[in-house]
Amino acid sequence: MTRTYVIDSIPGDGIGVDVTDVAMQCVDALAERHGFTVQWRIRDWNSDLYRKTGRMMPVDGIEQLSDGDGIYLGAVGTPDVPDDVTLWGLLIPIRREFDQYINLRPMRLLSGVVGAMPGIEELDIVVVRENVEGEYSQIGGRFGSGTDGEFAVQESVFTRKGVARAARYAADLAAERDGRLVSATKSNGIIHTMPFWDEVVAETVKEVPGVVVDKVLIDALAARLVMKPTSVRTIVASNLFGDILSDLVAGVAGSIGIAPSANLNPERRYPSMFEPVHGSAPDIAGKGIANPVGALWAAAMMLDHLGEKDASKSLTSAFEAALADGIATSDLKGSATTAEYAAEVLSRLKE
Ligand code: GGG
Repeated sequence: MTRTYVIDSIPGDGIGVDVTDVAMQCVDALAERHGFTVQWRIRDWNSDLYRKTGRMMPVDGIEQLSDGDGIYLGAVGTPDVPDDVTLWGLLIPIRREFDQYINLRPMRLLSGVVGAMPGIEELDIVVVRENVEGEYSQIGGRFGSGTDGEFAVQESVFTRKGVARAARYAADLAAERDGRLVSATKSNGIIHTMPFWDEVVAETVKEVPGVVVDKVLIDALAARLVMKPTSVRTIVASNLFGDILSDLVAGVAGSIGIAPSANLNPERRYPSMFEPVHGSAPDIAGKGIANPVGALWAAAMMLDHLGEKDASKSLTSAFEAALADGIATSDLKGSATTAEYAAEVLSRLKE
């Protein structure tokens, strides 16, 4: 019997539409070659819908996604809609409602990539970002509007369960890698949540034989990742810190355009979501020059998650081979358009 997967595709805004199109074409080509079927359910949930209805997704959007095998997202954000609306109206509810508490963001130095930090010969880092709590919180507000004493308060919420499960996932991953886990912290300045983070991470990692955790202040870690990226392999970080560090690591490796991410519900009780790390890039939207590598890498992670390991490897090999042959978009100092790069990847899938 043919293996069939129902995938909800949410292209979103800006370059999200261009890169999702490329990823879907490649997944379809792989499906044919590897004997499975993908039924895409295209969801036009984006800033246009918000302009028309005041919502980024329908009221029953989460319910509509709940019986699928996975979610594939492009990017969200557009200049005339506040960024917190696009994020809290679509991306964050999906992560939270489906308890996608791990945001896995791997990065490697891809051969052929021009634009990585000079002098770097090796880089292989996975950021495990806690994905459903922490600094991303709706608790707080603005007070004293119109007075000299106006102020804003933003609360962070870290739960023992939330920190422990992220730390456990990261420690298990570190055990498969080099046994060293770096925990990003700021417990010298952030005096309630970060010492709690440090304590729970340390206690959790103790339960995983062969793994040693090193807590590093986020500012020092940022410098280390730029100056000596080979010294770090696996990082566990809070929601905000993980978001920032993974962009930094992608920049060190050449471009944020190559960075993938998987929003995982590791227990598989709910669908997981796969997306490139980059945003909608309104400055280049519609120009046909967006880099689809991050989207393709995210699609490869989705195929791996679905159990289509060979198709996943084939996709990774194809986009890496195209880069190694010098075909790249302008963010990587190449001259290929999105469509030209996509055609090169597709031709390598069929080789
Ligand atoms: N690729 C999805 C996207 O649009 N990401 C932009 C963004 O700002 N994401 C914030 C986050 O991952 O928390």
